[in-house]
Amino acid sequence: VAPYTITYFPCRGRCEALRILLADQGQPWKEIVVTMQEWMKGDLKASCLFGQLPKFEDGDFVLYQSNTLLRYLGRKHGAYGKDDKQASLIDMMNDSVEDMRLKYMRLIYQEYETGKEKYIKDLPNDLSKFEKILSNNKGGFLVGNQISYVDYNFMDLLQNLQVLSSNCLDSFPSLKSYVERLSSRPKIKAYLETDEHKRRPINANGKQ
Ligand code: 6SG
Repeated sequence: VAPYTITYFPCRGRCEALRILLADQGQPWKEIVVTMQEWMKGDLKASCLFGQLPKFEDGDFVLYQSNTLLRYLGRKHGAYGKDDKQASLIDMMNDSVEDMRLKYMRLIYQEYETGKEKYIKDLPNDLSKFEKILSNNKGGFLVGNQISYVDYNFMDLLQNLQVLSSNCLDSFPSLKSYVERLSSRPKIKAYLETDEHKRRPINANGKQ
């Protein structure tokens, strides 16, 4: 069986949640790292369905769009809730995580020098919604009582936010214990301790 393959830039970026999911599910994968120089040549870009990375391969099956990749693997590995309603709640949560990720990426790639202070000041507005969701769900995950693809995505984003602003979760105890709990799941912990993970910058422009 051909292993999963991730083709992406040399950063965590839009793929790290996916890698954490694969690690936690005990699935090996292969990385094809594309440097900016290679990407600028244009032929790989021209071959990508929407002209962007990540690209993901499961044997002959090719997919694009990072959130689609998370959902594909969530479906395949039982990390997509227990029924249609839970699956829809998980999708809803993930859409909101994506909204937050886009704001984060706008900061990192477009206005880091001018916008960081305001971004950090506004962050509790978004975080408080998730704090409430988590404190209301006794299951310990965003939805239900088993891990789903959105938990990997949210955990990755929260870790990035803690790098940006080390005390941003201090007034959100549920978020704080959620990140700690997920990142100490044995397979996730082992992955987070690899050089492969540690050496990979969060973002392609080196800002964090
Ligand atoms: C970049 O945006 O930004 N893909 C990126 N950029 C290259 O030519 N909706 C989909 C998804 O979820 C979004 C894909 C995403 O999968 S991700 C892409 O393909 C392109 O459009 C992270 C990001 N990085 C900034 C950056 C580093 C390398 C390419 C983009 C800065 C811009 C171009 C070179 C340096 Fe750059």
